Amino acid sequence: MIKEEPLEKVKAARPAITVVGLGGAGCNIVTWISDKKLAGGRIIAANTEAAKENLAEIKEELKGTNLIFLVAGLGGGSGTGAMPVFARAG
Ligand SMILES: Nc1nc2c(ncn2[C@@H]2O[C@H](COP(=O)(O)OP(=O)(O)OP(=O)(O)O)[C@@H](O)[C@H]2O)c(=O)[nH]1
Ligand SMILES: [Mg+2]
Repeated sequence: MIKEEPLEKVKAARPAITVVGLGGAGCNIVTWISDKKLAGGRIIAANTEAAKENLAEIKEELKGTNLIFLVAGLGGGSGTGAMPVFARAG
């Protein structure tokens, strides 16, 4: 059985959502989301193959987020390469 205190924390918790667009398609799609002015989450666009080199910066950006959506076209380029790096960083 779950202890009362953690259960209360779960009830009070709010989702902190970040949507990350990676690569050409991912960045286009999160730009489209941003243009629609949807509220309630953060949006990050990253078009780079240097995700591993910038891991510390990525972790810093994702601090405080507890639900991450990664968006990429998976064409085998930078979005494809960066996606697992972001998944591990979050
Ligand atoms: N819906 C949508 N699909 C797209 C868009 N741009 C590309 N795609 C599709 O996404 C797939 C490839 O996405 P890419 O962004 O090239 O993926 P990637 O190769 O990992 O990343 P890059 O290095 O940026 O090329 C293909 O099937 C494209 O047709 C877009 O703006 N919108
Ligand atoms: Mg591509």
